[in-house]
Amino acid sequence: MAYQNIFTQVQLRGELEPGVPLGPNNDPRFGPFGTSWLMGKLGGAQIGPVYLGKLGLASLFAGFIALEIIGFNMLASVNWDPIQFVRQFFWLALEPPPAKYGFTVNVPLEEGGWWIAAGFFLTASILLWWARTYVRAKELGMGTHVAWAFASAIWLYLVLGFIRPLMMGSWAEAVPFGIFPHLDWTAAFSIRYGNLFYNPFHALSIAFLYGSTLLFAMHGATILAVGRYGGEREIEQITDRGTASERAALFWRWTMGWNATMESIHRWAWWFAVLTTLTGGIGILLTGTVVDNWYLWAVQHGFALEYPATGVVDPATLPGAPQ
Ligand code: 07D
Ligand code: 07D
Repeated sequence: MAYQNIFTQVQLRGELEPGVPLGPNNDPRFGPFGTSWLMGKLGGAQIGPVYLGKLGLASLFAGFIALEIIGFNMLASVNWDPIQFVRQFFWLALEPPPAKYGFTVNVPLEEGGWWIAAGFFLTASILLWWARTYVRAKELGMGTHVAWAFASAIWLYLVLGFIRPLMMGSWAEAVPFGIFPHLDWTAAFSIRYGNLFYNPFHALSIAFLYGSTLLFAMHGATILAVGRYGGEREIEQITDRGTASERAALFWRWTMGWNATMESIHRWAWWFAVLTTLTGGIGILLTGTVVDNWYLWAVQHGFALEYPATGVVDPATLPGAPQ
């Protein structure tokens, strides 16, 4: 068989493959719809079947409601002018309620009530999608690794928009909806709490994020490099001598003295990705609840040096400053 890759791959066209059957009352499956030459260049050529199901349908419905609430509020903020909506889209926002409302749900719609509603439906949508990844994996007899990795991202999302605002007693702590507004929130959050760089959990999160890209690059490159020996095929490669797998392992032993295994590299990848948002969520949850100024905290714990005296006094150190 000739060596094939993304550029030379032969795309077979035969009968469409609907996949393994499920129980008689448990199979709201659409498609398969056909094949796509372009998609075949990037991955599998067959489109579908898509399993919709109750969870999928409910998730899409809730997500649609959230998007509508956000979109119409943004449209209202530019006086229902569709041109301005498009021109200013990146800067438009739906803000959470101001601090005077605390963490209550009795908020007028136009003062943040819509934000709470949108957040509710977005969260419902995300949690329903999570349940879908769990149930679909079970149905296929798989492990639930995807669902638990997704749960780690959801943890950070919930900390940012719900758990931390709850602990701080105010919706105003939460993130606004909007492209640049959510970046402004991120920058302001860092400044408000004394520079997030001095939060060790932010540092951990960054190390795992950077580590994820490094591992992804190493793993992707290694498998591509032994593609000519069938390295991306899974059955015959693991134990045979002289195989793609053995060469890949030897390459890393030669260059750095040690190699991951075909199995362990995927555990490395999973943990790095999962720990990015897991440590991140811990770092955000501690901010403003346990630690009010990460720079001062870091100086106190020998994690950062004090700036040389400039005569400028940090207002946070003055008596009467909020702690
Ligand atoms: C490539 C998979 C596809 C997913 C995409 C995202 C939406 C939102 C909705 C206008 C890697 C789809 C986006 C559906 C549109 C409305 C109402 C995933 C891929 C393409 N951010 N963030 C982005 C979210 C937070 C930060 C981009 C979401 C925190 C910085 C996109 C959340 C903080 C930068 C986006 C969230 C933060 C971004 C690209 C939720 C701290 C950028 C995302 C639910 C973690 C980058 C203009 C991407 C950018 C960017 C979405 C949370 C910081 C709009 C959904 C509050 C510094 N964020 N973000 O590719 O270009 O992800 O911003 O928590 O520089 Mg963000
Ligand atoms: C947001 C998880 C939730 C997402 C979910 C997805 C949909 C869309 C649509 C499919 C991303 C839902 C999806 C609804 C579906 C379609 C189409 C994951 C999310 C559930 N930082 N920083 C991080 C760096 C600074 C700040 C993490 C670097 C400054 C804040 C990461 C730098 C200030 C927060 C990271 C830097 C600041 C973070 C995010 C450099 C701003 C967070 C990890 C080099 C001036 C977040 C502990 C992630 C966090 C976070 C990197 C600088 C602020 C490692 C590299 C000092 C407030 N920062 N940062 O995966 O966890 O997010 O902090 O300067 O909240 Mg930071």
